[in-house]
Amino acid sequence: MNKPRKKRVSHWILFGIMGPLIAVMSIQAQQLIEIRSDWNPTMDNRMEWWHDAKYGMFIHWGLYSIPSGEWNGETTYGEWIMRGADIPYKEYEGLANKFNPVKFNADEWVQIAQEAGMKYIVITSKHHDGFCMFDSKYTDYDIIDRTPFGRDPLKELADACAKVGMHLGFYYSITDWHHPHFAEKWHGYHGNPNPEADLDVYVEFMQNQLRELLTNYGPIKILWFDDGGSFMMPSDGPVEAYMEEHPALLHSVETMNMVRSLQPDIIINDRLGYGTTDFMTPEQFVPEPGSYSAVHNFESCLTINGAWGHNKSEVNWKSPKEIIHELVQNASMGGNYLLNVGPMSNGKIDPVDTEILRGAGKWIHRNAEAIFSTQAGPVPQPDWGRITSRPLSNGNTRLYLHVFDWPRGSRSQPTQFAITVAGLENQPVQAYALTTIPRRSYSAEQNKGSIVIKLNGRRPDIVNSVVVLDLEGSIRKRKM
Ligand code: FHN
Repeated sequence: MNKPRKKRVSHWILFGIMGPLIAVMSIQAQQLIEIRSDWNPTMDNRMEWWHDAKYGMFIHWGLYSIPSGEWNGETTYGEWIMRGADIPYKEYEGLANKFNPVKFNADEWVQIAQEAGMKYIVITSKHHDGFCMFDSKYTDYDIIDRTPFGRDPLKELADACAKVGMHLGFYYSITDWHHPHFAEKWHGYHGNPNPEADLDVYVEFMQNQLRELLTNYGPIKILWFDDGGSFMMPSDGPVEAYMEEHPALLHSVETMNMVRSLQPDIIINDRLGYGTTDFMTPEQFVPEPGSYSAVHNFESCLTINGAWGHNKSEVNWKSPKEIIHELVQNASMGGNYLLNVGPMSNGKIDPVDTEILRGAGKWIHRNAEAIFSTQAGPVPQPDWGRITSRPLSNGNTRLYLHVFDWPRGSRSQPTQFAITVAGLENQPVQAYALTTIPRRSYSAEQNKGSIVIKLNGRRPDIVNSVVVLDLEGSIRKRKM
């Protein structure tokens, strides 16, 4: 389905961490510095809602949803099926004639996201196959001109999000296997390769479409570029030269300038092709504590099962518990979690996805205080779970101790155990279970630079028990 992850992950690590550093040396970087003079992703107020939101719905929906992973008896494809199954260009285009998602209901999708506890939605406006899920006047290869559906789902989704205050973002693939001026050499594949392809012509097309997406659909909060970094590495020459050439190739800086001029508050990810702008996008994994959060904002994007686009043969779904833990792990490092669903070609989100999201949503809504608008935990993550935190208006600090494994006691031996928050000199003020009614308090004491919390009784939650620990004043780390 996708390129070997090792190569792709190495690209992102290169761009995400090395990109800005290397790019700084290039003339192109002068422009980057100009743009970035107002850029301080950890503090920039454009990022405030995003940091508070923590949890979003990623949606991969397009022509690939029709075969739903299956082609000529093979059932392991996803959104890359055009390339993976080597479907002839005209045959793949022909799928558009069958795309008629009459059961699509944008309000229903937004409601599913809300019940899940999600605060924003990022939907594919155009994936690598080049088919536009919106009305574009720069191509007729779009949902209005080529399908019996004849409606603009992105417009309907934008309206549904606006009604309830759900933030909306667009995913846009720089790679385009359909456009005659996106060259095969840049992705190693094109459905109808053109030896005369002129990338500048394609970039102009891309910029025109971005104008459409950022002008015709109201406030767009996130622009989620993809595959800007997948351009082939040069066969020779230093990475610095590649990094200099690469942003110029994509006119990345002028594109970012244009995007920000159209929607000044928009947040842009790291996949425009030269490294991190507002946030990094570790994919299909939750970063190790300390690996990303210290450098940049990050959002882990992961699938709810084994595929981005709908695959009717999929069986590897995540459980609500896994989703809750992935959310908490990201939040404990100050990161966001973008969880993907791939709706069916009839316009419905798969009922299995909905059920799982709803299941995780029950815990998320019940423990919302420990997730939304929180900050990373103040110390390296303990082995008993994860920590999120927030400053309190009285000057104290509140920690949320997410205890993943709460020992099961018995009638004869009721549960009694202690957990430690190491490395803090603060005095504890109080400790209690976040969700039990009546409130269940626990003892907590400062012990030579560690805070020991004595827990007892039944676990407050079967998946993740949150203990509130209030500390006097702001965080004071133990001097090593
Ligand atoms: O190739 C795409 C893939 O289909 C999917 O859209 C993911 C989502 O982040 N992005 C690329 C792989 O990194």
